Amino acid sequence: MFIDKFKVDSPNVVYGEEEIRSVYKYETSEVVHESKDGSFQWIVKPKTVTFEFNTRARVPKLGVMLVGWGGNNGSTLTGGVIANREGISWATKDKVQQANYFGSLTQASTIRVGSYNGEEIFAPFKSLLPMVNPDDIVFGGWDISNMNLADAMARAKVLDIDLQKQLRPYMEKMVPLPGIYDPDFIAANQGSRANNVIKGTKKEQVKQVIKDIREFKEANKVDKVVVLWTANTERYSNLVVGLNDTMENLLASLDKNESEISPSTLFGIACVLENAPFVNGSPQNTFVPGLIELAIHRNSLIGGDDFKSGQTKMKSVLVDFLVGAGIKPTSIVSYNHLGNNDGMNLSAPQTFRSKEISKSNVVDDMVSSNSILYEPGEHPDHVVVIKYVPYVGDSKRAMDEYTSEIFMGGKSTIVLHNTCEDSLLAAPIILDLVLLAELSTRIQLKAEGEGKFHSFHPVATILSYLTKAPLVPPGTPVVNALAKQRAMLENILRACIGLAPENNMMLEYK
Ligand code: NAI
Ligand code: DG6
Repeated sequence: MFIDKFKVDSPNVVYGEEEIRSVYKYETSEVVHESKDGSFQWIVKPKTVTFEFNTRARVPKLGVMLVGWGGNNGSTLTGGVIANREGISWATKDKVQQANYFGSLTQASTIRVGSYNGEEIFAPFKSLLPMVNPDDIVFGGWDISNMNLADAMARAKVLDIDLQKQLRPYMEKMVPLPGIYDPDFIAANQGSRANNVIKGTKKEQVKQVIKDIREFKEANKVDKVVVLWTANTERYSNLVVGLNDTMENLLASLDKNESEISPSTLFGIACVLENAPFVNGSPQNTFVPGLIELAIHRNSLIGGDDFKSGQTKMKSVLVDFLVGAGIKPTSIVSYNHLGNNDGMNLSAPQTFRSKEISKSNVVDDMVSSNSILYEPGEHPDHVVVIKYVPYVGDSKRAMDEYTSEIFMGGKSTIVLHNTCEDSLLAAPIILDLVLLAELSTRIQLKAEGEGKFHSFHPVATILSYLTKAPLVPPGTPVVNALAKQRAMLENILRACIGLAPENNMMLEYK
């Protein structure tokens, strides 16, 4: 059964006008290596830590500024949100299609909240805590191409033509602000697009971005701005001691106009200095150590990297299933071809390399979790291929072959083929990222023994479900398995309303 909203009635939660306060007992365990009865043993010690959470209940008016606003993802998301807000429907060859948010965790997925007369009750994910309604978001952003969003939507060739016609009046007056163009960081084939660029030194470019955020906030009367990079994939920046290894060195390099600071890092610096949450949806190492240190120092949310939309999402389910079932994946070969501008940009070796890295690391935690299957240091062969085929446009083909060793030396090969518009997968993920980034800045917590409430660590691991290569604070384990990432997010939000994690034990029926 489905309910559209609910409240928790428990001594562990108080719903106030301004704040939702909760108390939550975090049950975990520690492993120690102890000498007992004359020999060393591994001992597991259960541990309970009481946490308090305070969530600001008032939802701000939210501005979302996309870097790469005029790209396929930017124009598809903007059009999609307008279509939902305006209740637009359009004729396809199959039926009259209504706008929807399919593919969005916050808008189109549910959580189990309990049982009623023996029946399982589900509620929308977004009903866990007060979240911004996508209808109320004001969109803006930057692009190195000055094309208005209606023309950009047509250039993208993603949305149905009858829908595009209806969206055009809403989008033709939306024109991206000039972006930061540095041909050294993206493919040479992008040069003809760059007719809308911020001039000046890198420091002046950062200042301009800060000015843009302030002016956008003022002009649209929004309370908060979240910035998200959905611009072209850049090559990796070189990590150089003295250049970008610390906050001081990065800021000094900015003063010196050092060439190795990428446009995405410049946007990151501007957002951190302005305390605007900044999420990177592409694979490059925007978050060089100096920028991470700056974000931690200024307690400004950063999150990334690289939207986890299709093939990698499936991989982080399938490999978790195989390894979790005691089956040993030994060869994973992932092939893609696509014909959109992203595919054209990725046809250059340096930008492809950034994508190859983020698509390849995604099985590491699952492999290292099972030493029955894998020797220390052993890893499946894992190959990622991306080819640019203009004719297929945004409709990406992803083909995967997983070969595993099974019982008694047997081999099992699974082959998957997916054809799908890439931007229709990415757009709802972008929406989730900005909504969850905003929400997480309204949550404060404190563990027993801690004097004061504080926000989550500025490196937002809570967003991991949505990214291929989750950015984590230095020294934190990376979790790639999709089900664990979703459980982490859902369970943290449940804790904020005093609900236990979903444990799936169903003891009441046993
Ligand atoms: P796109 O090429 O259509 O759009 C990127 C836009 O960024 C272009 O309009 C370009 O003019 C603009 N741009 C480039 N450099 C800029 C800069 N420095 N400042 C401002 N604007 C700039 O690409 P698409 O398909 O929208 O993808 C965007 C990014 O998202 C890519 O990096 C892609 O790899 C990444 N991504 C996409 C996924 C998907 O499923 N569509 C999934 C995972 C990541
Ligand atoms: C080539 O694969 C193009 C990419 O930008 C992707 O479409 C994107 O990274 C999505 O990747 P995945 O593995 O999440 O489907």
